[in-house]
Amino acid sequence: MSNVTIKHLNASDANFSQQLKDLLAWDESDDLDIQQRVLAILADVRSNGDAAVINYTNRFDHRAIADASELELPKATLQAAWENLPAEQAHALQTAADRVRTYAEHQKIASWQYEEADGTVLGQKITPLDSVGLYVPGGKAAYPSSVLMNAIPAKVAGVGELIMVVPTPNGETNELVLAAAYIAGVDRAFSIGGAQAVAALAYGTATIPAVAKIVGPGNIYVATAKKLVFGQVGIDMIAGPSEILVICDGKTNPDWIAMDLFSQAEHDENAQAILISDDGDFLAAVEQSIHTLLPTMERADIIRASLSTRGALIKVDNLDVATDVANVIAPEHLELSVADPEALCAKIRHAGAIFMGRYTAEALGDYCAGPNHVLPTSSTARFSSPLGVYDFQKRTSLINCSAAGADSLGKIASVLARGESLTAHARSAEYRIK
Ligand code: HSO
Ligand code: ZN
Repeated sequence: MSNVTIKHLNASDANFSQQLKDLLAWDESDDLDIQQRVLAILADVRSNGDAAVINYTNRFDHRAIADASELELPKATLQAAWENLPAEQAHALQTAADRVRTYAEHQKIASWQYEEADGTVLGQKITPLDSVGLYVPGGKAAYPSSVLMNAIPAKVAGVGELIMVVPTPNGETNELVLAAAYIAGVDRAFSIGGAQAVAALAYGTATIPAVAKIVGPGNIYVATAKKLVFGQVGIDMIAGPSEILVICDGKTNPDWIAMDLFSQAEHDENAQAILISDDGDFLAAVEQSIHTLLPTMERADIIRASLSTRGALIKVDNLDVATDVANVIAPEHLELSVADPEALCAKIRHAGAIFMGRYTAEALGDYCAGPNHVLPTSSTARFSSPLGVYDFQKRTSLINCSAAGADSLGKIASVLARGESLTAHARSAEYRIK
């Protein structure tokens, strides 16, 4: 027996809304103790630079760094990792990188302008960020695929300098991570992590350059540090646990669906995997597949914990109800495992990424389909979007008034400025009226 007890919900139950709310509840507790410790590290790195970074790195990562020059992972180390990769892994990584790059190229936003009848020109100028810091977790949590997903859009945007930080506990490097960094175009890499790495990127030290924005996933210390340096630098989203919602019409192989649910559940005990179907027998078949397949999984314990605490099988009367429920959940990943995914897709308003049809396993999107796997979690797809090239570009407004434009706009501005009692504004505009 697999010992997994997964919740059954029915969308026709009177208290379904409340049950769904309880299921989705996710408390990213703001631990004050962690905040205090992170604040102390940030302040220390800010005032003591490299010395503080070396100190924390030696202490937390069990290193014996004596000089700041040892913090950098030379480009040759990244290149060697790439060149020593077994051929099959090199091919897979290169194919994934090429596909992520091609997709990202389509996202680039361009400058634009338009001219008015009197010759005034208005526009928007796009500039890539000067520098970006990419945080990559160490040890088991390190995903080479995430290096590609964060680094490639930055390089496609034209970011001047992309700096990766990756902790190397006990000096152990992850060769796939270094190889991915190499082919993604990371410019410099440092073997540091934790809040001290975030601080170094935010404030800069003699050795580590300050960047304009910090992206990439990390543990609670890293996430807290990113939140605290926000404002000094930009940050990407703060990602919650992985989520998958599958909507199925009951005609896909139940083993496929069970494994799709496992694929996100295996990330984390707090990951969330939910299946919705209008076919009760199918829900029972998938539950049976879950029981049969779970004991064969390497990460059975994590999957069991995730499915038992945050998983669910939801019965709906028809698939229209399924899309309504999906829009409430606003999942990170949504699989439409149905005969006509286009029809359902038209009704979906909130999801990080939609995987259409029975053949599109969510896992393909995690690695190599092309779209970014850094996606809004915890229902934030209601208001935010996947990581993309546009996260590494910024917009500047352009205004170029002709003499005639200065005359007509000056009259309008003058009236509005006097209404606000801002006389200098008014007179500045009035000087230019003919
Ligand atoms: N599914 C994760 C990304 C990932 N999966 C990396 C495997 N490796 C984002 O929710
Ligand atoms: Zn995944």
